[in-house]
Amino acid sequence: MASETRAETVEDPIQMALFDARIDRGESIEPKDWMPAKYRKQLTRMMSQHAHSEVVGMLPEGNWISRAPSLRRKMSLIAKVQDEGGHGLYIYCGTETLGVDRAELMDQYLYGTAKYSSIFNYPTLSWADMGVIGWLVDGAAIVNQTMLAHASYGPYARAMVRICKEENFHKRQGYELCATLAKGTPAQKAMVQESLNRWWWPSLMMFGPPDKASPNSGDLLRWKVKQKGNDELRQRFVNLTVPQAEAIGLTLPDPDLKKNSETGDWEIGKIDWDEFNAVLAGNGPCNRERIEARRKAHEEGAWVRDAAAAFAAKRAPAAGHAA
Ligand code: FAQ
Repeated sequence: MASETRAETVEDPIQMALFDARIDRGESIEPKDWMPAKYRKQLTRMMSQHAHSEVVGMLPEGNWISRAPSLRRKMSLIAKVQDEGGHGLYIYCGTETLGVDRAELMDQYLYGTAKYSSIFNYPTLSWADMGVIGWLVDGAAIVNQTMLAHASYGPYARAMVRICKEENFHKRQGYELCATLAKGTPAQKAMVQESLNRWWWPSLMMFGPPDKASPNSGDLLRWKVKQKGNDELRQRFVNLTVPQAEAIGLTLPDPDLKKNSETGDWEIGKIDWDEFNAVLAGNGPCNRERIEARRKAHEEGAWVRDAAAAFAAKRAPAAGHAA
């Protein structure tokens, strides 16, 4: 990977000091600005993994489009899944401003070791999952991405502003779906409670490992890509979600959940980090299925990329002539 070669670079100390000063002043770093190779590499890693997550994230919900129980629900779900694909495209474009080729990113994702969010390796087993994903998964994404909308790298921060607006719609439709099921028949209430039980802990894992086990947080916080650590954002999400569950009469599946009267935080039980590590190592319930589906889509879409490239090549001389 080209950016890995660049990472070997020993930085000019003057350039480095000027860059750090810009970060300290809260300035936005733009694509043509000087930046340390390690900053570029960290951003490429994080942004491309984020883009892969948005795209693979279309699969669990896409699975239910043909089974939505009403036209209104089907329309919302189609729009949501389509939005997630769009988010992937914005973020891939943002990543390309760092000088990396999208085909290279795809290669690392589909045939290499690039990661994508652990949450999308879990199956969608009931219709209630469409509500719970919107509520919890998009809810967690909003907490994380509202912070990233202030990231020091301009193209990433700007992409997050629009994405967060759309994720807000996703979260609301998901929560409304859960509220409807929770006040429905006993079978509907049981279905949404069962779904919440399955998704709660994986949603907490979306924020990444604890700060003390997060090798990338040091660089990312220093360079103000991340403004907050993994644990603080996870706690913020828990504090927001506990009252939301109570409001619709659902119970979070954590017998140790309790409010700390001094800090006001809702303290949670132990997260199963062995499960998280197993998912990251490719052994979650759906890792193989998800990557196979993405490879198939990519390979079957080769003709579209070829046609678009041929069309662009055909237009290029004509455009040059006109100019
Ligand atoms: N899953 O040192 P850290 C969405 C990896 S979008 C998989 O703490 P960092 C919208 C991490 O990459 C969801 N891998 O890493 C939607 C690193 O591995 P590496 C995606 C994870 O970067 C909704 C290693 O562990 N959002 O949901 C995870 O400082 C519904 C060590 O971790 C983003 O990507 C994980 N959960 O912090 C779509 C947001 N956590 O690369 C469809 C942008 C950690 O060194 C439907 N990303 N790892 O080999 C971030 O904010 C950060 O990258 C974190 C991780 C917080 C995810």
